[in-house]
Amino acid sequence: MTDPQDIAELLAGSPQNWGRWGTDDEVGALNHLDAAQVLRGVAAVRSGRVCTLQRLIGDPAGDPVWPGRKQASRRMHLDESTYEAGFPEMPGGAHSSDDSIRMSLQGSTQYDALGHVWHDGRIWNDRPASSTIGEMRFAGVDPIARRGVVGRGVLLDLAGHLGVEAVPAGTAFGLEDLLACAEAQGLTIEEHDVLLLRTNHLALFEADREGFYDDFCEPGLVYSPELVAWFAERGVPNLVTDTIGNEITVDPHTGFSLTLHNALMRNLGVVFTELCDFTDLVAACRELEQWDFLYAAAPLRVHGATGAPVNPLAVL
Ligand code: UVW
Repeated sequence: MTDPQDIAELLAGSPQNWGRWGTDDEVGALNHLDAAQVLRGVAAVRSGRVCTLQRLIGDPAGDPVWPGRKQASRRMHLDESTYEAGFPEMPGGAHSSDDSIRMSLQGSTQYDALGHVWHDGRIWNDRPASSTIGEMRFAGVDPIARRGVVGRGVLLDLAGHLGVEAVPAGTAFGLEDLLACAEAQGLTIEEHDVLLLRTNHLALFEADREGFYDDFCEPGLVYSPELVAWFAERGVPNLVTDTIGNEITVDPHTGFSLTLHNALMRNLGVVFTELCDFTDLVAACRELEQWDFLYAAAPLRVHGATGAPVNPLAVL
């Protein structure tokens, strides 16, 4: 790459799906997941084993969050101590508990809204970035939530392929790495597959919650025209990873951040799911020697939100 001036220059000529599903479309490449794709996902089920992919929200030991975002905090408003302090009982004497949670909607296992990241004043489908002011008035998370995401999922175990417990900070993956990993797993990535990438990088967060943020640079996919063209040609509807940002934090070639959020999410409408936990899924895939499955997820419906928590399921 020869010293591009900015992401706009880098993205010039990059494929774009704006208008492809109508000017009002807010779910982008999820449009590929029609009934036939659901049935293709169902056909991948062989044993009926179910794996959940969500991290625990509000883990007392700490949630991994992007620098600057706050940890989730949950608070009890009503418990037995409230009654001990004289809170009036319901007729008949039943007691109950109540609590609330404060969290970043980008802060745990979550779907990103298509309008979450933009460049040059335009978000997904060529809407103005001013649509994000105050609330997401276009391409928020709710259209994704209402629709749901169901299809054939495939897991690429990048950590396993590299022979490491956890992929180190700053490791860049290109198209050739994805294809080599798939080949080593005996997996054919098909058109419209939901693509799951496992780095297990957050094991390093579990090991050292403070040190993890030193020279913060998550590993992940790195922009290249070939990679973006492959996503476009394959019609990948949804990129699902176990990192906070779904792509390398800083592109080593350009020094830019969020390039793939722009090239894939903003331009192609590829929906991003971040911060998954693939512990159970990778164990099941290794044991069953099966890397494809039915993938099903629906983030919570939240009005005007940039993202929402989700507990995706893989059924093998
Ligand atoms: C940022 O918002 C920085 O990225 P993400 O999509 O990972 O939350």
